Amino acid sequence: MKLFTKHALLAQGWANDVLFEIDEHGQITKIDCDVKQPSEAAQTLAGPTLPGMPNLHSHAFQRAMAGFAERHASRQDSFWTWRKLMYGLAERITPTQIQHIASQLYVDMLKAGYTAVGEFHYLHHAPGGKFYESPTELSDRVIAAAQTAGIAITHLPVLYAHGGFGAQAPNAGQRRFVNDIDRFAVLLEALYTRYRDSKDIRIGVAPHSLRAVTLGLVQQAIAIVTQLDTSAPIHIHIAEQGKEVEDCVAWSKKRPVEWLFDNLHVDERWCLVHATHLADDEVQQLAQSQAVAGLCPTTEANLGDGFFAAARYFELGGGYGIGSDSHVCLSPGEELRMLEYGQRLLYERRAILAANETSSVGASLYINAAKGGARALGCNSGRLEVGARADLVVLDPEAPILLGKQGDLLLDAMVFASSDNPVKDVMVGGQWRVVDGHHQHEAEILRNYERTQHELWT
Ligand code: NGQ
Ligand code: ZN
Repeated sequence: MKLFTKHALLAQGWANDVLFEIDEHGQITKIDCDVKQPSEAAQTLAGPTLPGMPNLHSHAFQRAMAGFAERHASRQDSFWTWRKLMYGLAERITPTQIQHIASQLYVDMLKAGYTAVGEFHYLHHAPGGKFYESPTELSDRVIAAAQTAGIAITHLPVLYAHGGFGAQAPNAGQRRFVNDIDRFAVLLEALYTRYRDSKDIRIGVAPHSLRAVTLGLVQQAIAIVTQLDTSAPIHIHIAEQGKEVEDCVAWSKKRPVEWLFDNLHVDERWCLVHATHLADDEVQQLAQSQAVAGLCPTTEANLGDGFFAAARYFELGGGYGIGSDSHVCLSPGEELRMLEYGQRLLYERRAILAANETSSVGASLYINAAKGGARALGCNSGRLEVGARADLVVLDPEAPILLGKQGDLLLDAMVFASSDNPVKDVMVGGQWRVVDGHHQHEAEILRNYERTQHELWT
């Protein structure tokens, strides 16, 4: 397949009159620039072309409760009172409902310009904690949703064993999440057997958080997954809430990131989600590692988590990507804007997260988040170059906010100047998934989602 576009953001920067060649596996095999006369066989794209954005952190089922937790649930509302409400949903949701919610979510992600998702999946069992006949029942549902939508997925089955630091017993709300290591091994092996050769599916592993596992369990989980795939991604919730940091210190005399680096070999396979509460030496340690910081700015704002030390971390060259986590927002531009605005409000300055003196904030954030997100998901995407998967986003040339702009200004406009979705067409692995703002299966997926929402909330 050949695609021609007047303007594209390539790995080396913006280029004009670009011709892409994409093979039958969905990989970019050739890129020519300044092509004055594209061959007739080339499809001409409607507008400026970007690499698709990986969404590195998702709990798909939580999309169903977005907007249902914005009033007082207690006298002192917090992350922990929100979590109670979330557990209320997690306790009752069915496999079919999960699949319908995830399908709608993934279609909406694609329409917003996300081309891959890291699904941090911890709902494993039936309500009450009873095992399904198949250990992959719920994993299969979210993976099926990703395949129906056509988004690339890195499925991250979660190891969840404890209710707090020091191997505390899990609470009743966590019964659907809990596995021992043998059962977890069975789950991982079944997932690899089933999906290891599937296109645009990867399997990784996710110890939920330091409060939900022990060192021994994390080591065993990593050993099991590494035997199946030596480069399998490893994700963890690391330091989202102040209370979590206090509890970690009380238990180990170390802060979470400090503890992690002291006890495990944290390399490029790792993604530290919600690295919110870090002391400066932890910021340095993370930045100097090859791990990716998984930032979820709108969810972290929504849950009252705190500010990630982005200015300092970015100055040190740390890798990062974005995730929509609880899905109160499905817009890469809005995530990136929230990230920069948080820092502006904190420091009373502007243009804080630009990569260097000459680059723009929008472009710096988009390019680095795409690159870091792809690394975290273990996918060969996040940039347009030969050898990469053809995950691309075509912007609407008629979006008012983009008119008269070229190059980095397009990304600044997208991030800072509008909440309208500027995405027109989206390709994942060489397949068009969104065409002129529409998805092939959107009507049916929406009907199923509507029914599901009625079942859950009325
Ligand atoms: C989660 N969500 O796993 O869905 C968590 C809440 C927890 C976020 N951390 C549960 N945003 O951390 O215990
Ligand atoms: Zn999460």
